[in-house]
Amino acid sequence: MAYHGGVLVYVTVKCSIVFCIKRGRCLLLCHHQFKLAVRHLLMPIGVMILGVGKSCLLLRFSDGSFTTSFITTIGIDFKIRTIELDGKRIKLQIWDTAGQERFRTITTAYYRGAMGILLVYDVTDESSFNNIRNWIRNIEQHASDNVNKILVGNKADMDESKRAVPTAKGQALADEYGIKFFETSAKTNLNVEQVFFSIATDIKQRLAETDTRTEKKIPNPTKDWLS
Ligand SMILES: Nc1nc2c(ncn2[C@@H]2O[C@H](COP(=O)(O)OP(=O)(O)OP(=O)(O)O)[C@@H](O)[C@H]2O)c(=O)[nH]1
Ligand SMILES: [Mg+2]
Repeated sequence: MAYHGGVLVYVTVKCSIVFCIKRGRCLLLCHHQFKLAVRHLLMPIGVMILGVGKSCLLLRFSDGSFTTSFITTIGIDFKIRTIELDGKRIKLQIWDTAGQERFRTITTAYYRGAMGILLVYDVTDESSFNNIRNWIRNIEQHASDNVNKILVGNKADMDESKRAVPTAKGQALADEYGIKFFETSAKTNLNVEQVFFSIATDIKQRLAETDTRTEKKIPNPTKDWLS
């Protein structure tokens, strides 16, 4: 039986405003520049996880624990973890949506705000892997165009005899969509940190590039205060 669901992350970057206030220059920013700074600070960064073992991956990442008992997610849930990226503290708010079909409407409602999506399948369950294409189509319909995505094959700790999706097949699918690929285990903590840090880094980079492009279009004499 395949399960599908979602996780959404909001990241708040506080460093620029703290920097500005410390230097006592906040008031010197013109209205537009101030808006730029605030937009950057409060920009939500979202990650949705779709697939099997989502709640366990999130529990491993947020609490460092794992449980073998299966409690299916009802509706939507979230966890928070603050991480440090390039010397900046980033607060991740991660939404974990139910995978069951009957919750699809709720799950879909959370796509739009997502800044990144982890597409998770179970390496011992071929149907969950085959479902990834459907999830991608769903994301294309409901999420924003530039949402960051990573493909994740979970339960990589399981015995090779139980494996239904070879690593090469997962990698090939990720290559086809031009996205990163990791095999993880929420049980043994294989690659869990790497996946979350990787998508947070990708999103942060994308936001920084978007801001740079905006700044290029609009002359900004006090640009150095915001960097
Ligand atoms: N061996 C192994 N089992 C795992 C792993 N991750 C999750 N499981 C087990 O898989 C079952 C389902 O995990 P969940 O995290 O609840 O799955 P989910 O995707 O959140 O499911 P829904 O909430 O119904 O969408 C549980 O019994 C977990 O113990 C893993 O990495 N390795
Ligand atoms: Mg769940």
